[in-house]
Parts: sequence; structure tokens; C-alpha cells
Amino acid sequence: MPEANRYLENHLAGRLRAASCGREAVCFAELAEAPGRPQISYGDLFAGAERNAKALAAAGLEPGDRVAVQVEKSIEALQLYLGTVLAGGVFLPLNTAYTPAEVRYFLGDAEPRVFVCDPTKLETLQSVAAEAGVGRVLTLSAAGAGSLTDLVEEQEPGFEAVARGRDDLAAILYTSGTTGRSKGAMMTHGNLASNAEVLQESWRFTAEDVLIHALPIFHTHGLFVATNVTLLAGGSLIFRARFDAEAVLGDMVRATAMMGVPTFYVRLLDCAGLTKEATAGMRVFISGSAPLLAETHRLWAERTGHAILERYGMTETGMNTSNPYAGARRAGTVGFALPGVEVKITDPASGEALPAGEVGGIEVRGPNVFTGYWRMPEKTREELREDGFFVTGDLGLIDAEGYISIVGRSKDLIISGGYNVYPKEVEALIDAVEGVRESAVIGLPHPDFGEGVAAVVVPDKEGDLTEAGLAAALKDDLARFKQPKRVFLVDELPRNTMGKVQKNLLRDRYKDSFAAPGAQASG
Ligand code: MLC
Ligand code: AMP
Repeated sequence: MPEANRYLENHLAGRLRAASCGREAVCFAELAEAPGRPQISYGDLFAGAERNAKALAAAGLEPGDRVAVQVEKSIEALQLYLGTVLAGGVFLPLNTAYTPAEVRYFLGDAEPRVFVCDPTKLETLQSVAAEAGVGRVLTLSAAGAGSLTDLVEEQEPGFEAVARGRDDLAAILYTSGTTGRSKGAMMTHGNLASNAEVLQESWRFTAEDVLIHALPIFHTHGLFVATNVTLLAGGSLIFRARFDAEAVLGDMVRATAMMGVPTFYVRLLDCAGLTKEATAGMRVFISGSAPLLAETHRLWAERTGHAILERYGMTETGMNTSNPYAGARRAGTVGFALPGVEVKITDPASGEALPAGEVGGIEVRGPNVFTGYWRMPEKTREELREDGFFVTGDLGLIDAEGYISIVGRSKDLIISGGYNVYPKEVEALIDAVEGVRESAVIGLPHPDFGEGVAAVVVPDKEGDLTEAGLAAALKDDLARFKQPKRVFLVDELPRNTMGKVQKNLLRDRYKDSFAAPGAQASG
């Protein structure tokens, strides 16, 4: 393949348009929740992306500049992503749940040229952006209106994509850090293009596919995996602002594929209408971002006749492994390394490769693996080895037939409904609350989210700390999904002889807190 064809912009714009030559009017997305604007064609999608690129250039964007974005899911937001890439910019999406306090850190760290936010948050975020020295703040609402749209509409159609090489940055995605400070994973054009190609082929996406897209578009799963794969294949999306089990079930009559986090599958299994007939037109169900329980896999197969295809990835690497499209999709495994990706299991202490069947750290190498953390060379050196292997922090094994299973994590991470929560970040905020002596934040089994965040807190002896008071103190500083859903006030935390808090004991003690009937969320 000629070098130029490997660049992301060629996949997402030039190459796709060439491939779909004469197909500009073909539907790219059905907008499930936008009556009066039922669909958008490929022609409209890219015309809008080009005008976004022009608007960004008019706003002062130079190639390599970051465009930070905290907006609701919309087609205009996707056009902003494509427009940023076409203009040679670096897309930096932020979870809409982040509070202004959290956004302040990202803007300060990434120093974007442009920040786009929801019009309803402008008043607060304008000053946050000004403090961080952001050149231009624009707005975009869930309905696609705002000062960005005004600027976009002033632009003439047509924009020549700024040439970018495979090592140039296309995006920075922040991922919470073990030390509590989020790290910006730098993704290149080559990373995104190679992963989109491999997944499209492995999962056999074609122009005939209609993908149910109910994931957020500020993370790898919804933004890169779901969107890039569909764009590359020339397929269509049923584009939903958020996941709603009954609505998604209804979409299955005209869709062929769905990608979701395990919570999607758990919630769909609660719908009486989930039957073999309701899913008969579906070609493939894909799950990832968090462990899918073998039980969920089994129940799904029983109810629908489909074996969920589970895959494994992360922000820093895109997708690494996948169960086979043709061949046995094994419950409780994440399948095989994807073509071009190497996976090895190593001794966490020595880094030496371990024999098949032994549990160790999962390391990956390939064209999908990021180039490092934004302005954190030391963190990068800790996790990205000189030989190109990335230390994922996940623990796993490869069985005799080559299937990879993830059996745990060496990193202290909670994954709740597909969102990552790093206990350190939450503990630091709890510990700063008046009346708290110390805390331990843990993930407990949760029937809906897989894991739920819980905090075990030791109050000061003389203080009058309450759960409600603690929740109120965290409200403005922490995204809702990171806030503890249960708080346990205790006299002391269990420690080992080295003085380290024994979180395993706490996880065991409170393991039924969410699963127990009548468990109340107190966070
Ligand atoms: C919402 N809440 C959550 C939560 N999502 N709490 C914990 N974990 C979550 N994931 C909060 C809400 O604020 C609300 O709080 C309460 O829980 C109930 O909300 P809900 O209405 O039931 O939530 P809903 O909007 O339906 O969202 C649930 C969800 C959503 C699972 C659909 O979280 C989601 O779309 N998750 C997908 C995340 C994702 O895309 N991850 C991919 C990362 S990329 P209250 O108290 O105010 O009522 C990656 C790499 C890879 O990991 O391999 O893919
Ligand atoms: P993130 O940093 O948000 O990209 O989350 C990446 C992490 O999600 C990985 O390191 C894994 O711990 C977890 N993950 C992703 N897919 C799976 C899966 N199929 N099974 C188990 N864990 C997964």
C-alpha cells in the first residue's frame, strides 16, 4: 500500500470518498433522536467536516495545535473531530461528566488553541479556559447550535486536507493516572489508521453494515472503534445520543451490528423483547472496555442465538485482541492478538516472557500502540519499553490454543460501566475533606456497572463527618461516575506489616454491598 494511503485523513476523507465514488448521497448516519433531520449523507458529513476545518483555521488553528472538546454527542461533534484532523489539528475529547475543576487540569496541561464546550457551560468554562491561556472558546449544543456552528456556516465548502505523516498526532485522549494525575495518551495518524483497517477486516465490516452507535464519542470505543471502522467500510450508523435499552432493541430490526460495553448487554437482557426473532437481522454483537461475565455471554447466546464477540483494548493502544469472527468465540476470553499486534505475558517483576498458561503482566506491541504520554517522558518510560512493548497493567494468560484471558489488573483501577476510575484520585479528594483522617476507595461487584465505586473512610475522632456531608464535599470536584455510590465509615483500615492498606480484605468484606437486594446508593 502506498505510504500516503496510510494516513488517517486518507481513510476518513480522501480514501473513503474515492471508495464511495458516486455514493456521496448514501446515508452515513440515521439520527435516531432528531426528528426533522432524520439522516445525514456521506456528502453532507464531509462537507461539514471541511467547513469545520476551515472554521478552525479561521480561529487560528495551526497544524499540531490541540482542539479540546467537551460537548454532547451529535453529528456536528463528529464533524468537528473530522474537521480537526483535516486541518492538521489534534483532537482532544473530554467526558461530558467532568466538572469545571477537572476540565481546568486538562486545559492547563494540553494548552489547546481552541476549546469547544456546551453553550450552557460557557459562563463557567470561559474563565477556566482563560486561566489556561486558551486562544479561542467556541460553543456547540446537543442540537448542533452555537458559536462554532455560526463560524462553520460562514465558511465556503471545500478544504484541502493538511498533509500529515503517520507519526503526526491526530488525537490526545486523557486516561486517569495511577498517581491521580491524568495522562494524555498521544495517538498518531498511523495508530488510528492501522487499527481501523485491522478491525474492519477482522470483523468484516462492509458498506452494507448498519451499526448501532449508542456509546459516548469522547473515548476510544465510541470515537475510534465504532466510528472509524464504519467510516472506513463506508457503512452507516444508527446514531443515538445515549444508550437506552428498549430503543436500541427497537433499532435491531434495521441494524446489522452493535458495539457496546458489558452494561449494554446486561441491561438488554432485562428487556422481555430480547429474543431470537428480534435479533435475527443482526450480524455481530461486539463487547469490550470492561470484562464481560461468562454468564452474560451464556445468557445472551441462549436468548438470541448470537455469541457475543469480546475484544480487548485500551486508550493507549486501541484494540489489541479479539475473539474470532469465524471460529469459536470463547466466553471469558478476549481471543487472539489482532493481525500486526504482538501480545506477550511477562513476569511483572523481571519483564521476562512467561510460558503459555502462566499468569503475568500483559504487554503489547504494534502499529496501534501510542507514542507516549503528553509531556510526561518519565511516565512514558515506565510503561512503554524501549523495544516498543507497552506494559498494560492488566494481568492475563494465554492458553494452549492461544486464547488470551484477562484475569485481573496490577494497576489499582476500577472500571464502572466502561468508565475508568483511579482510586488515588478519589482518595486524595476525600482525604482533603474536613473531618476525614484517611480513606480507601475500592471497586465492588455491581450488577449493572460491573464494578461500583465505594469508599471506606476513617473519620477524625473528634469530627462529625457524615456520608451526606462527604458526598456534598465531592460534588463539584469529581465527575458523577467517579463519586462513591456507597460510603462505609470505619474506625481503622486494615494494614499489612508494611503498613500498606489491604484493599483485598476490604473488597472481600463489602463484596455484596451492591449485589444485595435493597442495596441503597448513598453516594
Ligand atoms: C452513569 N453513571 C455512572 C456511570 N454512568 N456511574 C458509574 N459508572 C458509570 N459508567 C451515574 C449517573 O451519573 C447516574 O448518577 C447514575 O449513575 C445512573 O445513571 P444512568 O442513567 O443509569 O446511566 P446511563 O446514562 O444509562 O449510563 C450508563 C452507561 C454509560 C453504561 C450507558 O456509563 C456508558 O455509556 N458507558 C460507556 C463508557 C464507554 O464508552 N467506555 C469506553 C472507554 S474506551 P445519579 O446518581 O446522578 O443518578 C476503553 C477502551 C476499550 O475502555 O477497550 O474500549
Ligand atoms: P481505558 O484506559 O479506559 O482505555 O481502559 C482500558 C482498560 O479496560 C484495559 O486496560 C482493561 O483493564 C479494560 N478492558 C478493556 N477491554 C476489556 C475486556 N474485554 N475485558 C477485560 N478488561 C477490559
